[in-house]
Amino acid sequence: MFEQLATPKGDPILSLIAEYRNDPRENKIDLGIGVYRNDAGITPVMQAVHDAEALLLANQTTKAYQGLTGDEAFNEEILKLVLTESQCKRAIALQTPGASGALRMIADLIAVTAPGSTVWISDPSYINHRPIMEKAGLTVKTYPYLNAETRLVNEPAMLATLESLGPKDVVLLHGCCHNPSGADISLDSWHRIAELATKNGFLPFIDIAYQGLGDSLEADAQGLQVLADAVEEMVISTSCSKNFGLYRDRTGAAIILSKNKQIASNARAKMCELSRGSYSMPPAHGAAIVHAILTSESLTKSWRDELDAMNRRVNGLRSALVKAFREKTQTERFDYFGQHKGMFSLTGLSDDIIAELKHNHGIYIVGGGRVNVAGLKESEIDTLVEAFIAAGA
Ligand code: PLP
Ligand code: TYF
Repeated sequence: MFEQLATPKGDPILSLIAEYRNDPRENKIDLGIGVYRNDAGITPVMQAVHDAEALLLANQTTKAYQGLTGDEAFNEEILKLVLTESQCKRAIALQTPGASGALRMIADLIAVTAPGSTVWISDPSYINHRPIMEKAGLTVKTYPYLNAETRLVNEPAMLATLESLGPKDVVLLHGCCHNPSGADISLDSWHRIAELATKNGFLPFIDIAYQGLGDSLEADAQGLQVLADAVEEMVISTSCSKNFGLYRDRTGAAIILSKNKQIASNARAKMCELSRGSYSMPPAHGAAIVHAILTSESLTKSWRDELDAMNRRVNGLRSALVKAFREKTQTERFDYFGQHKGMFSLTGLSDDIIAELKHNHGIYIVGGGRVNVAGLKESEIDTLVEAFIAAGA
């Protein structure tokens, strides 16, 4: 039966990892997939995660099933990380396999609750947003997002499109650290989006995969909290992949905020019914780690300190890039590296320049020109800047 299958196109970001691995050059630089790396080029297991795992190993008594909602103690904690105390009272979380699982469960929930809905994603957006939404049966359209000149958000254009939307529309926004652009929505625009959602009735859907990797855990959730205060209903996908470094443990949550807890719980129960039709229950390990960290004062402190240090490293690289580009070009045209948040910056480099950077300089960048700033070592800044200019950036 399977011989009729054409070879599927791979995920271009994941394919780049293999290409990089097979490159024998010693001074190659991987700015592809969005994982944090330290200055030694390693994605470390965070100390608090190590410590929580040791506790789990010592104290875990069973690996029996937990049930469809996953780890309820994790669900409580993750809710408090994302929302304000009063918002938590009318919201509920469902543990999912990463934010990817949450994106899909929420999409499935929307598809069964409001068939015919259109999900509006930013242009550009996370590479998997469109396929996840489409596979759930939703129509996907895009709203303008990036100003190609400034490399920052084109807020008037974005807001003008959102202005025209209504109750059959769902607006997918990145909570912080926009992937792939690094360009984030200003707090003023979050307020404006809140007004539009209230007036026109579209459903805000926030994907927050990098909380704590922009400005801080609190500041990065501010925009979505402004929105949550204003609207009656909202959905959120959140990830522990980056801020806890739990990538392969597939840890995340789908959050439903509604008029009251009962309505939110009922929507969550519907998602559980839907998850029975696919993965059934989420994996326990990552959620148990997150719960152990968030309920221990000392582990929380260790985790926050390390997260802040990761943040400082990326922001330090950003400042160093701006300085080096200014010196090299005597212009400010790369200043956007300093204005972007999180790990990514979308450079808008042409396919030709991206290919040249790979072939002539061993520098790996995702198509479209997304650079994972966290993939850089401090000692590589000058090499990168020289290579960019030599390739015609
Ligand atoms: N949403 C965005 C914006 C992302 O960048 C990612 C990538 O990691 C995800 C969701 C998926 O995250 P997870 O690894 O938790 O499934
Ligand atoms: O955008 C990224 O690089 C991350 C990681 O299919 C990722 O979000 C990339 C591709 C993919 C899953 C995760």
